Amino acid sequence: MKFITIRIKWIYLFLLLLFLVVTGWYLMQPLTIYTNGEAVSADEPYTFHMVTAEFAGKTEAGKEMESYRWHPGTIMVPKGKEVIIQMYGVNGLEHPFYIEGTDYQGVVQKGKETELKVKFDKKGTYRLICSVHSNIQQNGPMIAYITVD
Ligand SMILES: [Cu+2]
Repeated sequence: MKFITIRIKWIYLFLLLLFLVVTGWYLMQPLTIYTNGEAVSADEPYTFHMVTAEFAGKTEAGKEMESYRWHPGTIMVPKGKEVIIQMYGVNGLEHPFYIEGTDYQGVVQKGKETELKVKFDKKGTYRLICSVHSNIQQNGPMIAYITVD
């Protein structure tokens, strides 16, 4: 009968190597999680999706407060390229809006989607303003910022 002798230091060495391999494998994992999302075709206009949202709260005295918002509150739009902004009315009955410095305007109604095709030829930040919720007294300001670059 033949015996195989394993020295205790070989076991320690094996465990150390195993630890180094597992740690190395873990550290080599990419920090970015890749998805299978596909880029929008250059021929199709890019679509931004917004919703009308409402924040509500109470003062310490129990008085109710609310504020309407566009969500997301800021979008980045490429200069000179037509894009679509789809706005869905979730909170608030009606939000008539305009984009400052342009002729773009419309209305977003609760439960309905408003689609706006826009193209900006000048760089800058344009404000998408709801005309009935434009300041704190009117439960606003309901303003989104469209940054064109
Ligand atoms: Cu509004």
